[in-house]
Amino acid sequence: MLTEIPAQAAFKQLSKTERGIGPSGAPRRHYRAIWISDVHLGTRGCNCALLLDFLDHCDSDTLYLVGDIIDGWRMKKRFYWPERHNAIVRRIMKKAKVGTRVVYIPGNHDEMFRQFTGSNFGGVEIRRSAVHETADGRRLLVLHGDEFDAVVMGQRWLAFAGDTAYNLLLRLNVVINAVRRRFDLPYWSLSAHAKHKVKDAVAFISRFEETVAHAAGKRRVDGVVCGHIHTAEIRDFDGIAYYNDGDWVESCTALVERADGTMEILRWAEEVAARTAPTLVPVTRKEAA
Ligand SMILES: [Mn+2]
Repeated sequence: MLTEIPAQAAFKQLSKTERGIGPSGAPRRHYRAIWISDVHLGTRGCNCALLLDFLDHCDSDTLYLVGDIIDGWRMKKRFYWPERHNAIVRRIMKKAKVGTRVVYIPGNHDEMFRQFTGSNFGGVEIRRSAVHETADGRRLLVLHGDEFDAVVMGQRWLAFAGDTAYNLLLRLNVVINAVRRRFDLPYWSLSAHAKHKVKDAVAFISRFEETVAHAAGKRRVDGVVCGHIHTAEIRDFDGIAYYNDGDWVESCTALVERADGTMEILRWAEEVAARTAPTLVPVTRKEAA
C-alpha cells in the first residue's frame, strides 16, 4: 500500500472549491472580470439552476451585475421568490465576502435599487454606471442599456417586447425546457431563436447596438458593456467595442475578460451540455458489423 505524503493528505483536506474544482467535477475557472445581467430573479423565466452552476464554476477579480438582476416589476404584480433564488443572492454575497469586487449597476426592472447609488451592502457596490479598465489598457463604460430606450425607435421595441405573443413565447420557453430537462436534453431557448427570425426584432437589436456604441464614443471610452436586450454580442462600431453580456432568461450567457484582456461570451447551456455529453468513440465498420 502506498503511504500518502503529507502534502497530498493536506490537499485532500481542502474543500472542492479550495482545490479549484466545481461541484460537477469540472475545474473552476478564474477570469479577470465577469459581467452578467438580466437574471430576472423573482420570475419563473429565470434559469437559476444554470446560473448557480455558472457561479460555482467561474470566479473573477471583479464581478459586474449589469442590471435587471431582480425583477421588481413582475414581483409587484405577483410575489414569486423560491429558495433557489435566495441561493443565487447568497452565492454572490459569498463571492464579495471572499474577495471578489462586486459592482451592481441596477437596470430598469430593479430601478428601486438606483436610489442606493454610492452605497455598499456587504461588499456589493451599487453604482449607476462604471468604467472598467481591461488588462490591455482599454477603458470600457459599463451600464445597463435602458438609458437608450427613448432614442432607439422605442415604439417598435415596446410594441414587440410588450407584445402578448412575445410574453407567450417566454412562458412557452419555461414549459419547453421543463420537458427537455425531464428528457435530459440541454437547455434551448425558443424565444431567443424566434427573436432572430423576426425582422423588426433584428432591426431593433442592431439599432440599439449602434446607438450604445455611438454614445460610448462620445464619452471618449474604448468600448461599452451593457445588457438589457437579452442578446449577447461582441462587435466593433468604428473602433468602439460593443459588448453585451446577454441574459439568464433566454440565452444563459456571460461576458468574461481573460487575464490578457481578451473578451469572450460564455454560453453556459452549451458548456454544461459539452461537459455531460459522452465522448464519441469512432466505430470501425468491422466493429459495427
Ligand atoms: Mn432591462
